[in-house]
Amino acid sequence: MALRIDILTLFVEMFDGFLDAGIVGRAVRRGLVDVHRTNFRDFATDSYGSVDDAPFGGGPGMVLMCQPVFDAVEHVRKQAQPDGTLIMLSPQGRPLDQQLVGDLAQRERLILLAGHYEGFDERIRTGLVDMEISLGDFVLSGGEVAAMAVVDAVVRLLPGALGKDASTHEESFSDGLLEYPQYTRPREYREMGVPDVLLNGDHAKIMRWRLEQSKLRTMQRRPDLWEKYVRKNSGEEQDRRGS
Ligand code: 9D3
Repeated sequence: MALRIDILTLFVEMFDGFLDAGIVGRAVRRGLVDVHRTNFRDFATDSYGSVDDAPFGGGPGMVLMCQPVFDAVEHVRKQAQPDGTLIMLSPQGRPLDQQLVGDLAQRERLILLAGHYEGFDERIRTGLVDMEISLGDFVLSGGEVAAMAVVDAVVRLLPGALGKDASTHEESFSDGLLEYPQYTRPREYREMGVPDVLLNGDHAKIMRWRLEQSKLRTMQRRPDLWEKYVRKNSGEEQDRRGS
């Protein structure tokens, strides 16, 4: 069965191009993922279409009300089984990483709640939400871009979403390391050349060079990733040394 993703937002139109183009668009057309968008404005009960209100206790900004959010969630849950994992995109969430993406890609259904600038009434968190996810420590105007990041990262892990070559490459040695430098024609551009090793056709040597470059880059730019990589691969290094 295809993964079902429900996106609940005040800006459904922000997802138009995203869901049509590229790998995500192809996965949708292939039926690998079934994406539904719902505007919680459609669940407002007053004639103004109100979905937010001033915070109790005063202060700036507006707060997304419980009622339209609970009603929208209950509405989409009636459309299909199972209830799925309800995820709120929020700056206070767990920072997204590939491990979490892999976990989400195994689930049958995801319901993503994206707010726009305003906060959510805390009772949405406590009464509805299974998981809160952040993209990291910077300020977005809303959760929509974060929801797109989650959908994109999850969908490319679904079986059949990528070409065979790309999937194999992703699973291979680049796992946990940054990408090695890549070049294409011409061999010289504005007096900038291409490393000789890539032009000599010695495949084993090219593999060793790429792995070395990946390691160097990871050490220099992402010592945090390098630490993880070394820990994960310390057993293999020991095996190769014959200890
Ligand atoms: C200026 C308002 N901020 C006061 C501390 C709170 C705030 C509320 C809502 C800040 C940003 C947002 C909108 N952001 C998201 O909904 C969001 C987000 C983000 O801003 N950064 C990283 N990941 C995410 S996931 C959702």
